[in-house]
Amino acid sequence: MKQTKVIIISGFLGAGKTSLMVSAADQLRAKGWKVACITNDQGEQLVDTKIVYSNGFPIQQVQGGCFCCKFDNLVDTINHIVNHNETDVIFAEAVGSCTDIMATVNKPLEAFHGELLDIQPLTVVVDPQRFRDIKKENSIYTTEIAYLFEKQIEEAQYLLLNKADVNEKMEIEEIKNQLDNIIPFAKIFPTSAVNAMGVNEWLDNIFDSNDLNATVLDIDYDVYAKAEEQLGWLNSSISVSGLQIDVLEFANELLNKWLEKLEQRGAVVAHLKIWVEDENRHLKLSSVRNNEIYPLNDIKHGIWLSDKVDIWINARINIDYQMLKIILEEIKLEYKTLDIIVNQLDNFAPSRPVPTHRFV
Ligand SMILES: Nc1nc2c(ncn2[C@@H]2O[C@H](COP(=O)(O)OP(=O)(O)OP(=O)(O)O)[C@@H](O)[C@H]2O)c(=O)[nH]1
Ligand SMILES: [Mg+2]
Repeated sequence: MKQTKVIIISGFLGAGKTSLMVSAADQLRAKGWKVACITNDQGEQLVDTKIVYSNGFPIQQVQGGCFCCKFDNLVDTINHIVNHNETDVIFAEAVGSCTDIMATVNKPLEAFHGELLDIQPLTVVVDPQRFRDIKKENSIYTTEIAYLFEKQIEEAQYLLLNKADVNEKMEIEEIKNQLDNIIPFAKIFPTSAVNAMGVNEWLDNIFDSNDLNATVLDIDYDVYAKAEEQLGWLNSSISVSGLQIDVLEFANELLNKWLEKLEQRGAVVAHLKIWVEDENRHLKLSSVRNNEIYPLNDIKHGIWLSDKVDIWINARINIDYQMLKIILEEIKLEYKTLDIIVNQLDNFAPSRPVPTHRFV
């Protein structure tokens, strides 16, 4: 029986999992492979799903909980894909605040569904700048979040040191050396989702791999749960109407307003992303640090005027989650000439992970 390959991608919020998933899917599609993707979140209205869909890949979502706690949903989702599309590879992106994936997702998938599915080694994505920020003295990250970040790295079989296009080669090498000590059995690849550097090497290597060391974490679920609880979550879809809105300017301003208000409250941004669309165009902007917005090519593509746009906001921030709803309300009030309607709102702190299975 033909097995479908499944690649689970983990790693901290904003590391570049979705971007790499799309880049890898592109590479495989160019070779004639049939690829599908799965996104995952505790909430709904996922910007990641929009991104994958807009790149033309079949996409399914596991919502309302992480893969480990919604294991049966994950299996149903995989079955749905396999039964409805001819599929060679499925990429499944875990929530960026999750860890212990090997014991709770990879191993159970292999044990229960190994006949149909060829579960590939666990890949963890790391943003070098985040690594530096978390490891440095007087880091702005809490010890619990640093613990979660370290645990994610510890269980990597493949580690992608991503965003190599914007990090100095020397710095990448230095972090790679540190990682070699932490995870001596893992294979580490510098990658870039922007120019696809390292992506084919990772894929070729992963498909050739066998008998890799699989680390089941020694993990304190109390600390892990506390880390997740410290992250405020907001997923919202809003409609913005007005006369000839300059969409690019508006989107940029909106994200900046969010960042300013978060900064004022001493919050630490893990990932803030917005998706903007009307019937003709779409755009994604995001920030993975308090003072940084990832410029999007679209910004350069001239004027985009629209009378109505739909916007999805996904915020994962180290702040009391209720504050995120307050910020959304504040921003809404500041736009007096625009009609802003909140269509849907999920606002919470992730609850304690309770995996369906845990294989040791
Ligand atoms: N320069 C550069 N930017 C990147 C790269 N990969 C991702 N990014 C940017 O980093 C930000 C986060 O990327 P995502 O792919 O959304 O990260 P993620 O890990 O899926 O984030 P979550 O789903 O929130 O956990 C986005 O603004 C991307 O455009 C890369 O290789 N180089
Ligand atoms: Mg993502």
